[in-house]
Amino acid sequence: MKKILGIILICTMIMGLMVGCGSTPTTQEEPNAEEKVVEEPKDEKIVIGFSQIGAESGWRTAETESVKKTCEEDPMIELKFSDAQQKQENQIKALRSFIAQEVDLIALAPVVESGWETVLGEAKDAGIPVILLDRQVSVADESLFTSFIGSDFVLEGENSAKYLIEKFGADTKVNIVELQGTVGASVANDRKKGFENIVNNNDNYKIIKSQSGDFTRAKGKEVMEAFLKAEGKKINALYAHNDDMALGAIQAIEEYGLVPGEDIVIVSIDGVKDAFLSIKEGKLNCTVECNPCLGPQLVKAAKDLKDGKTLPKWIKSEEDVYYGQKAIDAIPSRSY
Ligand code: GZL
Repeated sequence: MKKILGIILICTMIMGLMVGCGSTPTTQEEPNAEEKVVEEPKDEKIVIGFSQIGAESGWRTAETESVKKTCEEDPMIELKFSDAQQKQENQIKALRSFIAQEVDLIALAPVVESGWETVLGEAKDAGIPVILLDRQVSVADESLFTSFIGSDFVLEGENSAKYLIEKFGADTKVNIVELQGTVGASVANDRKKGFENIVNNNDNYKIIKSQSGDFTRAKGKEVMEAFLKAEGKKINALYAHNDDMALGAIQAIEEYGLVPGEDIVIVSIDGVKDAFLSIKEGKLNCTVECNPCLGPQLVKAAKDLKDGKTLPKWIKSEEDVYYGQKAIDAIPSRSY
């Protein structure tokens, strides 16, 4: 009997030792070769850090939507987004954060054109390419950015002036008030330059007042109220650097007791849906298109860079000019 008990005890002890190893090894066992987990290949996603200006206009919101939607729908892309609330210092902070996170590409919509050399130099030293979206920077060394994706703002200003001359005729005396975009923004500087390229060649056309409305409806209304107070019925035409300021000015014109689109002919730039609806109402006369749907071009540029392709320094958006029946007919197909 004792022998049997002893054998049972020894067997129990041997089994206990065997189970203990299998389940909870006291030391970290090296898995043998075939058990090793093969490291998943690192995600090949392209990480884009996008510093956006803010949400000052319908155009800006449409651009943000285009970039976010295009990136969300592309499994190859990861987007890191930063809204600068219209402040350059916030954009510079965002770029430094993207550099620290070692993103593959920086997209920057620069609120103003100066003051970028240092941070763009830091991106270049970190080997991170920078693509400018919808506004340019003024830097001595153009190697600080890879490409600019955006419109020809000088042409947009020229087309705005050409519309007014077509509307009034070259021999009519026309007093113009101008609502400029954000002070220091390349787009505002170039839209002013383009408009003056045309009107300065005709003595009948005079810009009698010009001031920034900062691309917003509220400020556009406020500045137009001041123009009306100062010049009243002397004003024949309004040139606004974007539709949002023109739509704000239309409210001021109506509250002043004049008829927008008739007493004061209005031309603006962007081509947002509300501008087309205002043309249909007969209040806005013309909108010069400026395409905000830059998401697809940005993602294509990011992939081309990853594939080692060289990008053109300027990836230009194609645009049109809308007024009258052509604008009304286009409304159903407008995407922003
Ligand atoms: C144009 C863009 C301008 C739009 C405005 O590329 O920078 O900024 O015309 C927007 O509506 O605020």
